[in-house]
Amino acid sequence: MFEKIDHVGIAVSDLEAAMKLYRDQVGLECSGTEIVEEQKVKVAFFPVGQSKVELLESTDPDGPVGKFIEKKGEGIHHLSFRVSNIDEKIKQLKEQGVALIDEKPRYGAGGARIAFLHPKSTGGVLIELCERDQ
Ligand code: CMX
Repeated sequence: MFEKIDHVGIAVSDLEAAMKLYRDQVGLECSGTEIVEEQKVKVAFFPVGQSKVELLESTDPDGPVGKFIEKKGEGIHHLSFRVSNIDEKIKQLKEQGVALIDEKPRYGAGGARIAFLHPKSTGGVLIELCERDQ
């Protein structure tokens, strides 16, 4: 089941500068940062109500966020839906013919289990499924 928007991922080229902007000008509070080796990103989370903004800086120009910024520049990178059972949701979407990037969940920031759907089959929007305890 889909539960809520877990977060909106925003690709940035300078995490420190973007964190300063979101903290000092936008007025949000950072709840933590993490390097996610598997995704080649350094992230910072800013809770907004029940959801979060996730700022993503690439740690490698060949990583997904590095390539995205190279091609499209900074901006909204993905939309993450919180699901209660990611294995079941992946199975359902596969049966419905949605193109999956990940057929099995991978590690995501904060210990989440995540999987991406391919933007080619979701109207040009990169969608992440995210299962986590809280
Ligand atoms: N949103 C929408 N479209 C995107 C996109 C994004 N974030 N990233 C790439 N695309 C588009 C490209 O523009 C391209 O479109 P066109 O063919 O029309 O030009 C198409 O997807 C395929 O792109 P590509 O260059 O052939 O493939 P890439 O090597 O750039 O890979 C993708 C694209 C989505 C498969 C890859 O980025 C991926 O596997 N992403 C999932 C993992 C990820 O994004 N991790 C970072 C976040 C981690 C986290 O949140 O912790």
